[in-house]
Amino acid sequence: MRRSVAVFLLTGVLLLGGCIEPTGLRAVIDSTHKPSQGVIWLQDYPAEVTFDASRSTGEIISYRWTVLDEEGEELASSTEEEFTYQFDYGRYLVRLEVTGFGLETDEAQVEVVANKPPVAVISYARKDAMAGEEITFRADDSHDPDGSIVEYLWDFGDGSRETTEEPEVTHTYEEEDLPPGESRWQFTVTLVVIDDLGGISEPPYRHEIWIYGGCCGH
Ligand SMILES: [Ca+2]
Repeated sequence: MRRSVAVFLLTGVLLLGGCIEPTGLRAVIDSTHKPSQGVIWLQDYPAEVTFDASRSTGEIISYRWTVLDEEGEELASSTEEEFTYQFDYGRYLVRLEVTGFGLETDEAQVEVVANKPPVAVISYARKDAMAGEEITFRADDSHDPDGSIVEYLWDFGDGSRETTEEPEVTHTYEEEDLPPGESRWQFTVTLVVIDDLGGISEPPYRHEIWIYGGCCGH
């Protein structure tokens, strides 16, 4: 007790003096695979990832790692500072709980997604069309090696975008989409597909289409 008071007083003095930052209990996860916006993406799996809690701060008396599947079911756990787990296809949550000297706790987590990205292909599209004409684009040859495609994101290059669940979309370029003074113009249509684990096709598939003005007066 006396020690806690002493630490408290000393910390208070140092903090007031602006000498040190507060060093509260904080769980910190480092890993052999770097996360991007809180998610570790594994395109090649099964893959082993090692997690390390050594940069956690505070007076830590215990660590607890857990790996949860998408349904929240616990798949593995460990009480070591470092923890390795082999991931197969799927979406997981890795949690670290650290417990401090006064039995207070802090938590950190990182999502792991083992998933091959889908591939976008515009398999049917016109090379040219008239302004005002309804044009069909198809993306049936798009595929996902280990799951299924759930969304098709179309960008028609004229400022309009559409998201479909089916691999087909129609679009009409209007006369006014053509730059002033031009009787024809080339637009780039791009397609990105998203799979059932949130994987994104990279790079987007591109298709060029010429649009011809109706006639005269444009
Ligand atoms: Ca996939």
